[in-house]
Amino acid sequence: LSLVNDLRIAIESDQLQLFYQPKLDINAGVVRDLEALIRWRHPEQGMIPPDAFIGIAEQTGQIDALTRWVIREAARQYNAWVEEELLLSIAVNISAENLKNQNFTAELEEIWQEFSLPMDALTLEITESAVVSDPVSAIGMLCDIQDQGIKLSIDDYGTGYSSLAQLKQLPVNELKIDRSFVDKVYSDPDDQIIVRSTIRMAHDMGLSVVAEGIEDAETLEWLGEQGCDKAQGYFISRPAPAAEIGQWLKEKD
Ligand code: G
Ligand code: G
Ligand code: NA
Ligand code: MN
Repeated sequence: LSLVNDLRIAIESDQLQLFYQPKLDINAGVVRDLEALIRWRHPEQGMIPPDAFIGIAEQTGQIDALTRWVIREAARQYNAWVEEELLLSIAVNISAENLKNQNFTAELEEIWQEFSLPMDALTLEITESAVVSDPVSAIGMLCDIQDQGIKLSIDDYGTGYSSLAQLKQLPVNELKIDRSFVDKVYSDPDDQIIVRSTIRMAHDMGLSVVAEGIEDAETLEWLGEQGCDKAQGYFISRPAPAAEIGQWLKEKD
């Protein structure tokens, strides 16, 4: 219960932090995109992972404020990287609850443009389930977001309850194959079938494909052979604070 009040304070003070994880462009062998992942540096409990507080934020009406904080912080950091010529695009995770806020698109745009950043440098990652509860309204909102030039990505693809019919209607640019299909893909024939056909389907729909959870070279190589566009996972880099990731990007350059 005390986390609820603590979270209110955390959003207003400087206890939240974004870590960043690269998305490797497999063909080009370069990183142009990062995903921002929130962490909470709690004064007594130490580092709290998002799974332990995003749900609380959603249930206590704090998710809009939290997401605004995330977008603003990502914009500030992206702007700093642009000035260092580490030109990237940045992805942030949003919650299904954010799509219920009718002002969400306008707020997003306003925050992003405080820094005069191009809208297409921002990607929003949403899970399939974000769309299931009220598809008509959610799809309308996603269309508005895309009309602003913001990119949309389906996170944890394959684990939700959305239908292919729904996927077809979604105005998205990218599909991220959930890591549960990827982590054993090198040795599991069933996962190979799932991943291979998902890549093919996504490409046929004009979507870019990211595989999550790559932990070894064999998996990365196999995904490259299947035509997967991007890879994310500990083998490439763990999520890390901005300073560390900035350094890592410079060394890779
Ligand atoms: O970083 P980690 O793997 O612990 O993330 C766990 C989960 O928390 C993932 O599903 C991720 O999408 C989600 N998550 C991370 N950062 C954010 C955020 O800023 N907002 C929301 N809504 N979810 C996030
Ligand atoms: O739900 P979402 O895909 O946003 O979750 C991202 C989560 O996955 C983050 O918490 C991140 O720390 C974690 N993650 C990223 N790469 C790997 C990986 O290679 N292996 C495992 N086990 N987790 C990963
Ligand atoms: Na994500
Ligand atoms: Mn994911």
